[in-house]
Amino acid sequence: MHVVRTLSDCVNGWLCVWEWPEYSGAARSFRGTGVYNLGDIGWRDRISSIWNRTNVTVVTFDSRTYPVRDRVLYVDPSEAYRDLSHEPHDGGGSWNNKIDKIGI
Ligand SMILES: [Ca+2]
Repeated sequence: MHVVRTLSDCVNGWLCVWEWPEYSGAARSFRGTGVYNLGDIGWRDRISSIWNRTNVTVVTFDSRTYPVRDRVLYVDPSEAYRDLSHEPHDGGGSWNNKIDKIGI
């Protein structure tokens, strides 16, 4: 895991997430193909901003209980969401503090 504290620490090739809007607060970053279960690192329902510096479209998931399908938010290469509270969620409300898994 690459240590990210501010926006400028998010280097090319990584997917970076922050616990607060405006790329602030605690942060984590991910790279490499896989599905990352945020509960494993204590980050479920915690992400408020995100920046995709990989070269692939990243899928974020809000896990739902069957038969309700998981909600997904796509983050294209170079795309960033500075405040997920501005992103509408299919289930109502916003994407703030909703992401449970990340697929790269
Ligand atoms: Ca969730």
